[in-house]
Amino acid sequence: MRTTSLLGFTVLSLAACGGGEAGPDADDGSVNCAVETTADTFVAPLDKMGTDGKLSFRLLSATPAPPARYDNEWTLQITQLANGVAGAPVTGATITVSPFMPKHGHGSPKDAVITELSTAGEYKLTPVYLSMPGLWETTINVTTASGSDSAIFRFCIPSG
Ligand SMILES: [Cu+2]
Repeated sequence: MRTTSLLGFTVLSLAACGGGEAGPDADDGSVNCAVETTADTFVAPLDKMGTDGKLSFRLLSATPAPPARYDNEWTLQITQLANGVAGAPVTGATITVSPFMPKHGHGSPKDAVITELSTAGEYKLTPVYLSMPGLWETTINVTTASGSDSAIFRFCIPSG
């Protein structure tokens, strides 16, 4: 009896952790990205208008492509936005990257390092660390001398 319940507990914990990743994880371990209707379809470039309509966010490239579990390197281009039209590149911006799993209520255990590239308006974000399979909403917040704006990139990471 005792052995049976111990075994049952072990199996349950493994399943609940989706393969042993840290974090408050209620996943059953399998992710079907085909049913994640809120995810973006990855293409490069991928354009997003800032939620305040002040800046344009263009994901120029992602390595790997499409985004995958663990380390990702993204190149982002930030430009001014006026009446829905992208304009001058934004240099010297302060950028924060916040990956979040809405289904599990947790973020990423690693912070992305932001490097401004020599081409005006381009920034390298690495690692955008997506620690487990499932839907990730990565909020990118950009602060410039004239204000701030943000955009959310949503990618589903398949299991396995
Ligand atoms: Cu999670």
